[in-house]
Amino acid sequence: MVSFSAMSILDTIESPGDIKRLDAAGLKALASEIRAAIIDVVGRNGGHLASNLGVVELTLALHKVFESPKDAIVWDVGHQCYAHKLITGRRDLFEGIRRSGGISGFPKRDESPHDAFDTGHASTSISAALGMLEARRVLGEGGEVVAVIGDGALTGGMAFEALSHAGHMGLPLVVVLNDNKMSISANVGAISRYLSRLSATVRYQVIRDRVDRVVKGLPRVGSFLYAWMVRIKRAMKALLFKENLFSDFGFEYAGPIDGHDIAGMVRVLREAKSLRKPVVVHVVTRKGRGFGLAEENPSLYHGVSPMRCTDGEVEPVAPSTFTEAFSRAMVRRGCFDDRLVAVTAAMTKGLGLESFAAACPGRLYDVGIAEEHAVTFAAGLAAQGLRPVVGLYSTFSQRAVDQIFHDVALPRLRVVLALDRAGAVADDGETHQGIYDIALFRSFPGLPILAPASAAELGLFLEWALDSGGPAIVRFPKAPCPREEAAYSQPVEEGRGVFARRSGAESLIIALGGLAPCAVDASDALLRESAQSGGGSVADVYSARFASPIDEDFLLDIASAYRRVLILEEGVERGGLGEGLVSLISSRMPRVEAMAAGFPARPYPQGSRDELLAAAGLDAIGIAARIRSAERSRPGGRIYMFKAAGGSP
Ligand SMILES: Cc1ncc(C[n+]2csc(CCOP(=O)(O)OP(=O)(O)O)c2C)c(N)n1
Repeated sequence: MVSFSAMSILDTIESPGDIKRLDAAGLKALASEIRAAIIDVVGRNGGHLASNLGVVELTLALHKVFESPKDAIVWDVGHQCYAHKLITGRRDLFEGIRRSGGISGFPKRDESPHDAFDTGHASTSISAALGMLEARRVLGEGGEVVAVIGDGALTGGMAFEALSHAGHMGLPLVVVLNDNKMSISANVGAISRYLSRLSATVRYQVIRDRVDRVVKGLPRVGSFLYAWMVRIKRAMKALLFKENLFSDFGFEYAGPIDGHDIAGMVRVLREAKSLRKPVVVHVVTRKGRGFGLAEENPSLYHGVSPMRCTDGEVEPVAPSTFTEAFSRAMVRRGCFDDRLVAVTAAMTKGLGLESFAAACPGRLYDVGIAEEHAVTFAAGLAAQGLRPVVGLYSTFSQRAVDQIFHDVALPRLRVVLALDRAGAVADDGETHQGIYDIALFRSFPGLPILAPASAAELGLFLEWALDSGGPAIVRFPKAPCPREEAAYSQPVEEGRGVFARRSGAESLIIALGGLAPCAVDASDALLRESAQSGGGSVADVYSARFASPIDEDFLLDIASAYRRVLILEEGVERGGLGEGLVSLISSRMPRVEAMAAGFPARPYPQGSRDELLAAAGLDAIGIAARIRSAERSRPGGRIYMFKAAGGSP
């Protein structure tokens, strides 16, 4: 491990202007210091290791050629911005990256003027950069705009919509394509194959540059011979690659070039900048560069939890998570149901679907970072009789809202959407919180939304969803599976939940999914407290199971036995289950106090899931406090609670 105090050059870099004075040797030394800092801090905080190690030289070359913040660098996804942060005045804050209260692991305009555009979701950089460039033109402001996009992010349809528009507009947009042949897993699809064909020539390119220099240097015949060679090379290239995809879009194309050769990249980027046309600079990098384990297994080291620093091993994940329960349930079902197939948008590993791929060969489709396509592709599979399960992170399902509405829910096709990371998401901050899916999809007709409270329930819900005869969403958080309760194994009845605690208390907690175990803990704690003090608040717990639909009469019947009902969900309050149930109960049963708690509508920065839940008063302590204060403050009245208990995490 390298400590910051041992560093020399990095310590002197206050802003990108400082790297402009460094010579080749200085830049090389700086690159290795940056790498050491990234390995050191990601080792402790977790983060996107391999992607960041791959772009160190590229970052230095970009900052050598362009004048940030006057020139804007837009990082696609933004998970590879660590070197950029280190050299744009955030060296001292880097230790706290991704930690609660620390700097973000993604670009944030609020954090620094060098972060030109907020990112987190893939494939947005070319659109954003083009918009910025056009605004500068309209407003008569100068400055270059560069989009840096990976070959993985280039599989997203939006990148192509932007390329098409940019080629048409003809503005001097520089698109740097960082090609490492990897998305999180190995990149997929025709675009990836196409880039491999282009980049197969990188070695040829190096040799060619050397030959060019020799030929140009020949006395008398040199320039004539060189012009002749250029013509031959063009003809060869046209023959080998027919047409260049990017030139067909209206871009000049430069590359492929070695993305670890700073001087070479500086040369090409300067040329690209001077062209005053849309240009793609195709850079070939090695993901995980400089850290053997990550180079060998870039997928494992794409995003890591804190590591044991001595040997760089990734810490084992908690023994049983909802993701693992999903993974097991898919394999179980897949082994006897030949119609079951899985679809993922570049998140095979994150959803634990490698085991399904191994157990059921040929039945996992990784479509690239293309959530919209994934959903409609699955709808097509379902229309012909297969039983697709589309595994997405909740936050990325936002990309496919209309596909879920138009291609799945309306035609009632048997597509199951498994939404992982649904709820508070640790460490990645605002862009990755999975708290909007309930509010987004609850109003869609004929689309049940189920949220399991345990591993057993997840298995049960997946089976129910696959056999329900229509579409369904099963959403679950990134969390260890809580203790099983007998109630969680009860058969599923559409729109109805189950009691996890029932003792005839005056208060009822209706909790959805991962919050049911928190409510059970709160209820048990209140019971213990009241047993000790000979009085006080107690509460029963009803695990709602469904965010939609709700068997309203059944629920009202249950609520009628209580004086107050608190509804909890790991999602935004506005448009959520709680808001719906508060309005139902208070209109039909005004005698019962109805309260709802979830996440108030505001962005949530990074923190652990526990911290985020605690700050919103959704952990066991917060829930118990809500019950106590509701009983104390308004014993008879009706109240609506839409306020977080605490501040930001
Ligand atoms: C819309 C969307 N879907 C999925 C992801 C998850 N994700 C983060 S990085 C990544 C791979 C990106 O690959 P690439 O652009 O090639 O960058 P690399 O990590 O290889 O440098 C994916 C799929 C995302 N950020 N956004």
